[in-house]
Amino acid sequence: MRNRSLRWLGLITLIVVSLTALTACGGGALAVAQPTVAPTVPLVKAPHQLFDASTKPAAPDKVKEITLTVEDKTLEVAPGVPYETWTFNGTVPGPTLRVRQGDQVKFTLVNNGKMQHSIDFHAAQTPWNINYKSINPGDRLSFDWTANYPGVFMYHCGTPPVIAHLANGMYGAIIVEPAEGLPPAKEYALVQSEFYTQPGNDGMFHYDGGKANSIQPDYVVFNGYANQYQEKPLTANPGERVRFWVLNAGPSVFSAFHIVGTVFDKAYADGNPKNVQSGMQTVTIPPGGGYMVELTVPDAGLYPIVTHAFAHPGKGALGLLQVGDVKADASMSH
Ligand SMILES: [Cu+2]
Repeated sequence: MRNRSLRWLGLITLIVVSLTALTACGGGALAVAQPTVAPTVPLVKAPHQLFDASTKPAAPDKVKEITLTVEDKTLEVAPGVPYETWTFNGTVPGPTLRVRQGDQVKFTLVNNGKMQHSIDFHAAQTPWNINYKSINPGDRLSFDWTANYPGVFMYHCGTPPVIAHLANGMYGAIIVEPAEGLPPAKEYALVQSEFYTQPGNDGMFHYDGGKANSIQPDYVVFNGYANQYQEKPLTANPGERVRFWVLNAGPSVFSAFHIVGTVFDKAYADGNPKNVQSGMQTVTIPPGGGYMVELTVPDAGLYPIVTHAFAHPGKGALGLLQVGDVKADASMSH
């Protein structure tokens, strides 16, 4: 009896050791690096909340009142990786905002963080030294701007060192719908970004400036969390027009946005209808830039959403578009 127990113990140990070795070796293309220091306390009270990639048309009002509140928050950026983020409205990325071309935006920034922060809207034309200035904790800043150009634009904190404020999560997308409107489609918004992490004594992960400045990300992700749409695919129906608003928040890695098994029927640099391209396989999105792509998928199946810079899907920049009624295979094996 005792020998049998020992044999079982040996087998279990072998399995655990093998799995640990596999994880340490990367565990294949889809594995995500695990924390190098075992946490000693429960780190994240709430489990990761899926970031909703769907986006709805802008409200009809010509004046949009928008408030973004800076909040420090511990969020998981990958399974078992709680990171001390600086956020707009408590999520990374911040909320996907949506207005129409010609709308007036009455904007307020509230700083509930522990240090200076600021706002920078790429869709706005407004003086940097006045409206993009850093404000102290507890302060507010308000200004108005008009959304003159349609597309998908970045908003972010621009307080120095900007790379740290971006790497800690202070960015989001604002979609400016063209005045003439858009044809109906199933719509999603994706924000690609990187995390550069180091474990702290508090069991949390923090910004690693050395990694960030040498562009060695631990994670490259869509909507703030590694592989979240692999677990919970985005969906569409065969023959349905699907529109992706894609923003690359960086701070430093270019995106080669691609959806395996599809061709982008139309692609628009920065999402402006005037910047039209046809039949695109992959679009290059610089940090601080965006793209809108439209596609129609004829056949039911699974279609991986990636950046084709293939160091990065293995670090979390991988999702799935599930078209029609198919069973998602999270292992992605064929
Ligand atoms: Cu900031």
